[in-house]
This record gives sequence, C-alpha cells and structure tokens, in this order.
Amino acid sequence: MKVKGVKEIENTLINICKKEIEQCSYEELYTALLCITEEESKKRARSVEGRKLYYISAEFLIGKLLSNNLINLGLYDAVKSCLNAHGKSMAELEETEPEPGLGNGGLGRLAACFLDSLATLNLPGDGIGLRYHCGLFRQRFEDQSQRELPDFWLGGRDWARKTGKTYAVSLAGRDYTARLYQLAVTGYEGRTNYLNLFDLDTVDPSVISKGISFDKDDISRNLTLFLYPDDSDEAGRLLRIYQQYLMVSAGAQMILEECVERGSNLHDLYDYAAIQINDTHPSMVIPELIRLLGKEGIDFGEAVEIVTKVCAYTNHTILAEALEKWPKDYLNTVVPQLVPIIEKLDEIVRERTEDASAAIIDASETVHMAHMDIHFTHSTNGVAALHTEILKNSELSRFYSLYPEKFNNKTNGITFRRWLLKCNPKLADLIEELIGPGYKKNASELERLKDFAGDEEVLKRLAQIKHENKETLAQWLGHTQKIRTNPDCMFLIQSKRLHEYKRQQLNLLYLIHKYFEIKSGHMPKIPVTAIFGAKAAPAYTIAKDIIHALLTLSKVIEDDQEVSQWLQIVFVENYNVTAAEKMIPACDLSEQISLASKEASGTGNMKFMLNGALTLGTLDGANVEIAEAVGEKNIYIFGQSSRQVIRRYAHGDYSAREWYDTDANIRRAIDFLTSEIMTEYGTQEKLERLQKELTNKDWFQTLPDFNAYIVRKEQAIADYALNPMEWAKRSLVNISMAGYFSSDRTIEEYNRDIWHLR
Ligand code: 26Q
Repeated sequence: MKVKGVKEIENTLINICKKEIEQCSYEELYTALLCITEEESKKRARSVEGRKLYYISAEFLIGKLLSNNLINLGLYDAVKSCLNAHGKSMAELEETEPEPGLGNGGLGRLAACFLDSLATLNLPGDGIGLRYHCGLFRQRFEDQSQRELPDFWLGGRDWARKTGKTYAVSLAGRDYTARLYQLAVTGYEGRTNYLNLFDLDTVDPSVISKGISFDKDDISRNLTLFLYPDDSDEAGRLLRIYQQYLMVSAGAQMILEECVERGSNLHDLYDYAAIQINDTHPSMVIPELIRLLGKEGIDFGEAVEIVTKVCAYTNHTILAEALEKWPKDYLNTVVPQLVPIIEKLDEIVRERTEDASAAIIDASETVHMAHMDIHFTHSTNGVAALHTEILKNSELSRFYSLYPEKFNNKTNGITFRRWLLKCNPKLADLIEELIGPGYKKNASELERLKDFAGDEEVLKRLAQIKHENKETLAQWLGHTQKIRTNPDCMFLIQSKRLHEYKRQQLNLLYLIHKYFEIKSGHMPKIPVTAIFGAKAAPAYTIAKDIIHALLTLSKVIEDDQEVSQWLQIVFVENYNVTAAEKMIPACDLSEQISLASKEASGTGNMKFMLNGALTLGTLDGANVEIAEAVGEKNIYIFGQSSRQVIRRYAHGDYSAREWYDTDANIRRAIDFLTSEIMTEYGTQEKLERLQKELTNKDWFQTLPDFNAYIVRKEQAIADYALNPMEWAKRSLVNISMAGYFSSDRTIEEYNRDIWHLR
C-alpha cells in the first residue's frame, strides 16, 4: 500500500484547514489529521471470509488514538516532519486530544490491546461495548484525599462515528432505541476492524448533580452516562444491569443481522461467528442469543447448542467478591424476558450434576453469572498460567471436574505498538538499529538483543535512554502536576488501580520504615523517588485511606530537609493511559507486589519489563512467567508463595495482631500512621481507620511479607547504585525476553485454540 509522504500530508492539511499550517491552531490540526486517518483506515477495511470474532466487553480502555493510528498506518514520521517543518510540535498536538477513559484498568486495557493485535494479524475481529459519555472519573487531590469529577471526554471531535443503525431493546418492559457508533481500529501494517459502541440518543448530562452523583432512576437519560456507576447502592447495581443488557441485546442483534447478511441461516451460526465474553459483565448475551434464536423459530435445545459452540468465556479474577451474582428479583425487574430462559438453563445444569454449588440459581435465588458462562460456553480461560491452575484446582475445581476439556490458559499480553513504539521511541530506535525492524511484528525476535549483553557501548546507550526518559517524565510532572523530581534518583514505580490485594499499603509501610532509617542515619545507597499512580473506587473507603496516608507521608517527608534529600514520594494525579505512557519508559524498578494468588495476571508488569525496568515482585499472576523467562538473577522475588497463602486462608489462622505484637519493625511503621506529625498533616480519622484495618484484619497479609520485602528492595537499590553497567545488562535481558508477552502471541493462541478465524 502506498503511504502518504510529507508533501502530500502538507497539501491535504492545507486543503482541509483552508490556511497555512503555521496559522492553524492545534485543535484545527488535530481535527484535520483525524479526517486523514479516517480516510486511510477506511481503505484498509476488508470483507470477511468465514468466521468473525466479536469481543464483547463492558470496557475498552483505548487511550488516545491519533499517534497510535498514525504509527499503525505508517504516517507518523511524515506527519511529524511536516508539523516540525512548520514550527508545530507533535507532543503539543497530542495534548489537545482527550483520552477516552472507557475502562477501569487491566481488563479494559487488555481488550484494547487485543483489538490492536487482531487488526495487526489481519484477523476479522470487532469489539462490542458501550459509548459512555463520561469515562472513568477524573481524580483530583484535595487535602491529601481523592475527589472524583466527571470526565466529559466527548467534548470536541472524537473518533466514534454515529451510524444510522439502531436496535430496539426492552428494559423493565419499556422499549429503548440503541444506536450504533463505530470507531475504526487500525492494525500495524494491517487491516482495519471496528469497535462498535452502543448508546441512547436520549442520554443527558444535565442529570449530573454534584461531582459524579446523578439521578440513578432516570434510565433514558442516564443509561450510558458513566462507566460502571458506583455499585454501593441498589439503584447503582440495577443501573449496571440496564447497561449490560443494552450492550448485549443490541450487540446480539447486530451479530445475527451481520451473519444473516453474509448468508447464515442461523442454524450454522458457528460458521459465521465467534463470541468472546470478557469476564461476566456481558454474560447475559447467552440467554439473549437463545431468546433471539427462539424468535427466529429455532427450538430451545438447538439454540442452547448453537450458543455454547459460538461463545467462549474469559475469567479475570479469583476474588470471590468480584464474581458477579445478581438477585433474581433484579433480573425480574430489568430483564423479565431473560428469566424463564435462565431458569431453564438452571434446570439443564441440575440434570447434569447433583452438585448444588454448580447451579446457576442458588437456594437464595441469586443468579451466578460465571456459572452460566462455564456451563453454556465451550471454553473457559484464565489469563496467566498460575491463575488458570488456581481456577482449575481450587476456585472452580467443581466445574473443572465436570468439563476438563473446556479449561485452558491464555497468558495476557500487551501491544508493542503502543507500549514501545509509541511510548518509548528512543528505545524502539535503538532496538531497530541493533536487530532490525522485524521485532515490531514478530516479538520473539527481541531475544536477539541478548547478543549485546556484553557490549558496553550498547549498555551505556540503554542507560542513557532510560535517563532521558526520566528527564521527560520529570518535565511532564513539573508541567502538569507542579511536582519537582530529580532524574538522577532511582525511580521506583507502582501504578495500577488501588486495591488492598495489590498492596500499595505494603509499599507505604516500607516508605515509613525508610523514613525512620534515614532519620537514624542509615541512608540508602542512592536517593530514591517512589512514584505512585492509582485511582480508588469512589465507595472503597480503605483504598481511599491508603491514598490519603501516602499523600500525607509525602508532605511530611517533603518538609523534612534531612529526609527529603534521600527520599521523595510522588503520587501522580489522575493516572490513566496517557500518564502510563510517560511513566513506564522512565521506570527503574517496577513494583508488582500483590499477595500471591490474588492478581490474576497483571499487564503493567509486562509493560515495565518491555521498557527495561527490573521487577520487584511476588510470585503472582504473570510475574511467575516473567521470572521464568528472565531467570532469578534478573528479577527480585520475595514473599509467601500462593500455596502458603491459600493454605493460610483455608486454615483461617492468620492473625495480624500477632505479627504486630511480636515484630518491632512492623509496630514502628504501623504506629507512625497516627503519630503527631502524620495527624498534623493529615486527617486523624482516616489514618486511624487504616491503622485499625492493618492491625486487626490485614485481609491481604501485608505483615508476613513486610520484612522480606524490605530485604529485597534494599538489595535492588544497592545493586542499582553500585553497579549501573550490570543493572543495564539485566535491563537488556528483561527487554530481550519480553517477546512472549506481546498480545500478538496471546491472540494467536486464542485463535488457534478457541476462535479458528481465517
Ligand atoms: C464488578 C461488579 C460491580 C461493579 C464493578 C465490577 C468490576 C469492574 C471491573 C469487576 C472487575 C473489573 C475489572 C477487573 C480487572 O481489571 N481485572 C484485571 O484483568 C486484567 C486483565 O486480564 C488482569 O491482568 C488483572 O490481574 C485483573 O485484576
């Protein structure tokens, strides 16, 4: 395919904007480039032969699209040169684009990486989701606490095109009209697929009152207003079912319509469609498809068979509280048309097994969405080797003995286009210079970098690039958050959603420990900057208390001359994909410290590794596979094993209080939370609540891992400070072994084992 050159881009921009480039505002240039990109991506749309994949997900955390699309279409360099020639900067242009925050974290970002890989591999695969008017809330820090504000990302011109296609959806007995919006997904030197997002024309942001609160009962005006409204009250939970059903009903109608247009008689749906259910949020697609097939005259038994063959389910969690289950009453209110179908499915299950714990509807009339998925799809997969083993052997063992053939593992991956080419162009250039461009589409070629592990010149350049990326991050932090940092310090980063199982509180206790050590004259071998990025769910009190404690400690240290020369805590406000793209390339040590067995996979861990950070982590999720790939000399592993943790939970004999009483280090750190200086800078009530939680419950066993964490972290800091060349070498090994974690590999495996697309 012919790619546009600089001159052609220049002419097109002038044509669209009707003035010289120098005279254009960044908004005008952005809009013009969006048009050019859309034109180019349209040319790469392809008709579908055979089966097509529909990836249904309540979240697609796609991030900003302009640069990424330009890279994928081969236009980035020409556009950049053209802008530079006229005194305009790509970086400033990027800032005018709002980020579509259509996801919470890992699960949504994974869906976005998968769309990129599908298009890059020239596989026919579309996304189906919702067009939320406000993405995940915008986080603001006030008085060292998180405040939530609505994020109106749809402000100016966005990437999703309104279509004339609509579908009728019945919610609580009333008819609504779902409208389809389509967003082009470009592949790297590949085809264009689409992300199909549904919305109601009647949604109205004026129902938002204070912050992110709004009238939850006015469905026609609020349905797609927010991503996952707070589910801490009943109206919020009901709204979630409304959202899910709008998505799956419109999605299922669209799928059937497309397949019929392509020649399906619906009995042969399997030859036309594969549907991947991303966690339980879209699970109602199963009874909805059965209902729609029934309306087309297909009997119940055959419809169940067709749907089971077409659909597959991915599980992303082992936390029992995150497995969705709904009171049957809720479903009766919102989707009464599905309840008789779900009841019939439950009867089929009861004929298949006597084990009542595998039923769909339990004795208290609660509907277990994951159970329905496992019984009525042909594949259930976990997202990392350890996670899948835990599903098979403990969490879902009763299902595994019923259907051993359905269970399989698909270790997550990340797209190297966004998480290397786009976010770390200097590193990408160095790699290309050393091993050629093949690795961009064939990630396993990265292993050839190992040939340079003894090349001091290469290692120096690698270290130099890391330093430059740290300078860039420092500038960005200065300019966007008014925070001063020093790129000569060691950058340790923990960025991910705030959750007790991810254990930001373990990092907090370490930092308090370090504060005491410095006070008593034990300085680290090099000044350390601990960087955090994390949003807490609005109703998750303890998570918000952890943010408060970190922000408070950050101030205490900042005002303490003695300590601040050696230690700084930076909490990046409003962590999102855009912030991640700045932070990840600048990281020296990646903190992946979840309680073993609790993090299904993690994908941030892979992004940091690919960008040359070393990992400090527990043997949890995909960390296990990272450790196997790089070898123990190139990673810092600590803490209890998943086996020990699972045993401890089973025995129920963990007592945080005992650890507090018997370990002076732990006591000193925990006591400090409510010390005079902390309560002077922070809020006593919040700090006390966190302290009580840690000493009385500590559900995610922070205290047993505390001392091991300190030891490994000290080791990492000393290694980094004392032998920078050796560190660079280990960084190179990490990069070279990151190929396995490309989402291209993950998608090839899904296709080989589950979808069978051509
Ligand atoms: C459930 C009920 C009510 C309201 C919200 C939810 C809800 C929303 C989002 C439950 C879960 C999520 C998101 C989960 C998620 O992001 N899981 C992560 O998925 C990644 C991709 O597989 C893994 O790498 C992470 O380990 C996993 O935590």
